[in-house]
Amino acid sequence: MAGRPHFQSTPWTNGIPQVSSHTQRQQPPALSLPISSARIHGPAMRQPREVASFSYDKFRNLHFDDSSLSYFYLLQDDVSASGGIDLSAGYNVFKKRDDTIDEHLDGMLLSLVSLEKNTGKKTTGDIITWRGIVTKLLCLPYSKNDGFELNAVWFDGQLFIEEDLPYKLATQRPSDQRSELMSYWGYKFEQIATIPKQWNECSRQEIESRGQKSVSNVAQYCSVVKTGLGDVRLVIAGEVDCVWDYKPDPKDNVDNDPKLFDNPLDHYVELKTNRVIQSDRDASTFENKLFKVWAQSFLLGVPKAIIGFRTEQGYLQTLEEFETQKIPGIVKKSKYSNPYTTWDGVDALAFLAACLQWLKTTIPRADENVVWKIRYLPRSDYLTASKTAQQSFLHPEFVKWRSEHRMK
Ligand code: 0WD
Ligand code: CA
Repeated sequence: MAGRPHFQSTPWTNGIPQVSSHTQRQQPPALSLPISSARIHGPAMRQPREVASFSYDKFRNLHFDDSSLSYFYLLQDDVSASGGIDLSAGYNVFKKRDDTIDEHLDGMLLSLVSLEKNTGKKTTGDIITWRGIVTKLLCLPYSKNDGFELNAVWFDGQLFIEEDLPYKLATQRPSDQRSELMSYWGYKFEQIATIPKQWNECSRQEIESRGQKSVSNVAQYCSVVKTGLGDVRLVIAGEVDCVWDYKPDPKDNVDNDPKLFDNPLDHYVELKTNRVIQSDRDASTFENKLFKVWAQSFLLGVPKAIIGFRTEQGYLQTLEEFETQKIPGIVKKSKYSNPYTTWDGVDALAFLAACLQWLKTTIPRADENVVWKIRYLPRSDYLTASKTAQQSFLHPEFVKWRSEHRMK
């Protein structure tokens, strides 16, 4: 039925492998969402709006400011002149963040505490989560090979969702040397394509020597954005790689005239690397990636992605700019698209709207502080929800702040 979500309550036995632990079997039947049919067609979209931003420094300390924001600075001429920039340079001194440390939603929740202390207002929204999690859900109808588990908990009238890190670590493919190196190329590209301040505030030396410094993925800049789809209002935080030119100062935006409003999100850029395209197969792989770039950027309202194309050996060759809003059209029309995965942005959003609505209505609001598990098993057609006995994953400082100031 067009315009209505197709929800089903299905017991575990409905084609979904049973979880064999004793406690799980005593749970009431899990609820499930059929991915191939759950849709809310033409859901209303809210324009994303930044409400806060925060930075992790190179020691992973959190700051409620833009100190880790980077500025795009790389010319095609610089890339071509050198005959290709070696993205493997400095790989032996890469400072990689320990991604076995579970940070839950901490950075985001602490930034909300800081924001709410300043404004005296609760940040409204139905679901609060990382952008990366919503990207996963948005792409799910077209990307069913990888399983995941999410933890979800209602608190103070809002549903908080995190990725279950132990599950992720236990199920991720063992990383080989080549994929480690390829992921380094992505971080190296971010380093050589950006500078830490606007170019007129950087010395020539700072600009020219940036490629010689060691690369680290510890520091990050994140934007916290309010957005929404259908009846579900979202608060999502995600990493932003850099700004194209500058980030408007909120003080310059006091006018509140929408026509004069200089939206920070309009200045953001997503950076990615991809292999130079030489075959139909390369083109098809790239388009799969481009769809995910669209999903990720669209959710946060990031208007532009810059792709650095590199050789098989990791030499950067060319830069190409993509407007986020044009990506679904490019991918849909392409003759290279894999016939089994004809990516469709409109359909993906119809699924996401149904999925968010399902999460909001299926997990009982009255279950405050009860952690629910949202599961997706590889290649299955269902997302399932079931109760757990896990402790809440919300940062104690956030819980204390909200408990003391139960705000409307
Ligand atoms: O499982 C976890 N604990 C996750 C943590 C899953 C997803 C995100 N995060 C953390 C990130 O470290 C970050 O602090 O949440 C924050 C916001 O992330 P996001 O923007 O929601 O994440 P996503 O959209 O999945 O990824 C954006 C970027 C990636 O760049 P590319 O170009 O590949 O999209 O965030 C970075 C990564 O550079 N990133 C990470 N960097 C280091 N370690 C990680 C990680 N575990 N996850 C994402
Ligand atoms: Ca990136």
